[in-house]
Amino acid sequence: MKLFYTPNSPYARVCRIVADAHGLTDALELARVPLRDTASALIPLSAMGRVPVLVNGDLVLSEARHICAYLDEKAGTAPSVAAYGDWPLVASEAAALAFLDAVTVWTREMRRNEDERSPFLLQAEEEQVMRMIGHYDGVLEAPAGSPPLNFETICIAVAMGSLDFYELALNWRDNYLTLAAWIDAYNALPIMRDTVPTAAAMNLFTR
Ligand SMILES: N[C@@H](CCC(=O)N[C@@H](CS)C(=O)NCC(=O)O)C(=O)O
Repeated sequence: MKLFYTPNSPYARVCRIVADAHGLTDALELARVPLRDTASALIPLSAMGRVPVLVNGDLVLSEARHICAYLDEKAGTAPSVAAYGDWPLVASEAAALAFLDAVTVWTREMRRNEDERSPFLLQAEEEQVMRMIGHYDGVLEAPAGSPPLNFETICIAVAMGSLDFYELALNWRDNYLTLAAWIDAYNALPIMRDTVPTAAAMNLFTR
């Protein structure tokens, strides 16, 4: 199996964390690709050219959630993705993915030249993100032992990692102590440290 990715893509990071949790790291070849580059090796496989994309034989799978469900099936152990039917879990997973989407839109907009940024978009995303931070501070509890890794928790942890990396929602830790303790438990995991976004891997326009 091959995962097309960029080191700083939060969606690819979610997939890499799920692969690690399933012990599938060795089975997953990582192929780093440029974004918004017509010469990318990914484009002949997936016309959108977005990452992550998982390729296994004839199967070309995009969307982080579907890739994680596929990795779940390959691992055959406790799934990371909620099963349709477990609607409360499906709902909280969808909220976590929407949170990651909002963080990603915000960080993407902030990487544009200052005079090109949309104040409307920045305000809308900041409001959504801050509401979700307040929500998670109210409903999450710092894990007593090893933090539970599933699609929902990983999306939240990766979203918070993006905020910290791009220095958005600065000082959120001052007001949201429960969420801060929760995220500290995740950030201490080796796979979280190994996949953290870096300035070296940063591409101003394409992530
Ligand atoms: N809904 C997709 C989002 C994937 C996505 O937005 N990927 C970004 C990188 S984080 C991308 O490839 N962007 C390239 C582009 O927009 O041209 C998922 O869940 O995987």
